[in-house]
Amino acid sequence: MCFLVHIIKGNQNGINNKGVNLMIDNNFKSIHEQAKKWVYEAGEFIRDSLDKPMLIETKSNANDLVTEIDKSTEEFFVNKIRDFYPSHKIIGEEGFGDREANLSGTVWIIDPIDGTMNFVHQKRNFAISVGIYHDGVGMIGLIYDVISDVLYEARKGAGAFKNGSPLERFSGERKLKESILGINGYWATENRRVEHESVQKLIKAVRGTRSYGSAALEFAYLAEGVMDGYVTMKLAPWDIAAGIVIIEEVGGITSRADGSAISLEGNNSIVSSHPSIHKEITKEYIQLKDNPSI
Ligand code: 2AM
Ligand code: CA
Repeated sequence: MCFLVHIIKGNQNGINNKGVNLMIDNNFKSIHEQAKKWVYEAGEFIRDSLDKPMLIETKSNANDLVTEIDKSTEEFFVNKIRDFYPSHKIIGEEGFGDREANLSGTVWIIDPIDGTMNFVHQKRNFAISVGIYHDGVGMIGLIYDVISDVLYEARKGAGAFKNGSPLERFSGERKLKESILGINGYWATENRRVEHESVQKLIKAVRGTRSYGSAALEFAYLAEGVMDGYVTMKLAPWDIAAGIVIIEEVGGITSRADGSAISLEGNNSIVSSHPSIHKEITKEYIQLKDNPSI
């Protein structure tokens, strides 16, 4: 909360909005640098632990996996954040964050390992995902592909980067029939959230589909332009918080599958894409079931 106090003092001393914006900018720039250091540190810890035997447990169902590495990585972030930024809130998948966190103030939304099934079965294709929001606005997104040692990052208004090189903003027209879409084949089989025939129609309409098993990496590849869209029916806030910020900085659009706005206070369906195919996917293809409860 310390920087908010500064802002209020600044206003009282007659600093104009431009000055306040600059202060916020500088503050998030330094939070970004700090977060990046912790992400690299956590990545090293995860790489070091890969060859050791790991305890694997299941959560909501037999395919919902968690290991002690997921937990200790989240704990690492939580301890650092509580030490350095005691006024910030934390929402983490493994529950080490705040019990009752809303989105007011500065909030870290953390998935210590996104793609745990890949982590367990393949020991690759998983990422650390850290999104930092202020009063509900995405300020910083970090997605770290731990095995490839590739960091995708963005800060609001400052662009998106892959290992320090700027990612190009989406431009020009993209046709659906020439697009590659990230989607899990599960959604083309009968399920309770989406009319699977509408998904089959979409899969037939695009040039090709891919499924990487880590939502964070799907967002990262979309931002990089190696895919043109990403469609899925149920993701938690920590799966998407960083990705949304990065996609925004390359000029992409992210919404729920019916085109409505995302809420980071619960689960969401997702259509994230190049702007020229977003409306077509949400309006002409995806048909959600009446009460998908997402
Ligand atoms: P996780 O590995 O952190 O659990 C896999 O297709 C993607 O969906 C991953 O990003 C995975 O995140 C996420 N995921 C898996 N099960 C989920 C669930 N029950 N609710 C929301 N997201 C889930
Ligand atoms: Ca996870």
